[in-house]
Amino acid sequence: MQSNIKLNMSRRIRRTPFTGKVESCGVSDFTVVNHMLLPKGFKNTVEEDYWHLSKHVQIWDVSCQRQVQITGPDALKLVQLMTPRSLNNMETGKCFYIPIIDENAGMINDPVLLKLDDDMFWISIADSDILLWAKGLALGSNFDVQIKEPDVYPLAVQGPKSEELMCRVFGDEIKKTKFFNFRIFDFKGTKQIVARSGYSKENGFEIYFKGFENYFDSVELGEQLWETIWNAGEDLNISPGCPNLIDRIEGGLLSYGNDFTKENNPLECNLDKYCNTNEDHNFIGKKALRKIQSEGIIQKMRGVIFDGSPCTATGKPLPILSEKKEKIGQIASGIYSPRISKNIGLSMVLKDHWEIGKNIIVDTLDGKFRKGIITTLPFPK
Ligand code: THG
Repeated sequence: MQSNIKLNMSRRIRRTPFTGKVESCGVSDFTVVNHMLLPKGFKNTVEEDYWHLSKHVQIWDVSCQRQVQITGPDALKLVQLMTPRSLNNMETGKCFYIPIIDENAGMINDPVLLKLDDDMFWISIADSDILLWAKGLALGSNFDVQIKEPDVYPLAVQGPKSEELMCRVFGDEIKKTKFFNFRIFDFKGTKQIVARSGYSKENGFEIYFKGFENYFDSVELGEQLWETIWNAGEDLNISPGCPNLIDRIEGGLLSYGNDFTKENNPLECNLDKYCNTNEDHNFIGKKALRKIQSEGIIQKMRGVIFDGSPCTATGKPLPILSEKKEKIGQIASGIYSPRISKNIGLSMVLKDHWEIGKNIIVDTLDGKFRKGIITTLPFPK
């Protein structure tokens, strides 16, 4: 049952410089991430948006991807302490996807890290309060750093026509920006960081829109940026959008708090390649992570394809059972894929059952048990 109960807005649920634009585009729902509004849908269905994203270009208000800015002589030391991924060879202008783990090797975030300078980083966070963790670590370690949330509001431009659109707005230099790199571009006399990245499997960019301390000034320039992109994209069939659940599941892009939590380690989340425990850098959770690496993991994130009438986006996790009806996992993110013509989902699956091609059963919580199969991430093309 979908309820019609409204969420009461308050200052703790922060608006972004683009919220007004998103509302005038006919947003239908929001969620809250990092205490900030994230649009969840517009007039079209998730399926219509999925096809549109795969053919055209969309503009997404992902301001809730908040930045934790770390500056000062010990900035690199602090960031390295937070992640098993080695930052030794990270150059200025690069973006790194990094697991952040606690002392038990439990995942506490999976942000994108940007190196702005040798002594300046942005951690572009998923939904948990990394600013407090970083401040605690800095105080406890007596590091010489400043930590703050800057007035930065990421705006994503995603889809196959995003490069053409971004060139129209920022010039052909955009083409020189490689995947997971950023460069600085001018917008009305302000300097803006633009990266080739984004929470979709399509080509895309993220503008780390730099606003002002004063929210109303941020809205003024933010709306100009939105309008400039919108007007330049009209003949490219631009539409407002948001991270698309079908695209995200098929691409195997995980969502912190939904698909995994601090009860999970990075190896369970398929982040093995970012766990460099054999290098000499020190980080929190190194001992625990090494122990898990030597003992092996008991579950792993997998794709699941399952039968039955098309599922709408999962509200509650759907239990996964073995053929003997033992619980072996649960789908936190699931929905019907019009491309695969079946329901799809993401789930941690216990070791004896995680083999690709294994038959499983999904309890869709409507009194029915559907046949399913374990598959790879990303999903097969
Ligand atoms: N963009 C920015 N910040 C973010 C997200 C984002 N913060 C929160 C959340 N998303 C973090 N999660 C992810 C997950 C996957 C990716 C990005 C952010 C991603 N991964 C690449 C892939 O799977 O192809 C690999 C990246 C790499 O090779 O290092 O894009 O979306 N600013």
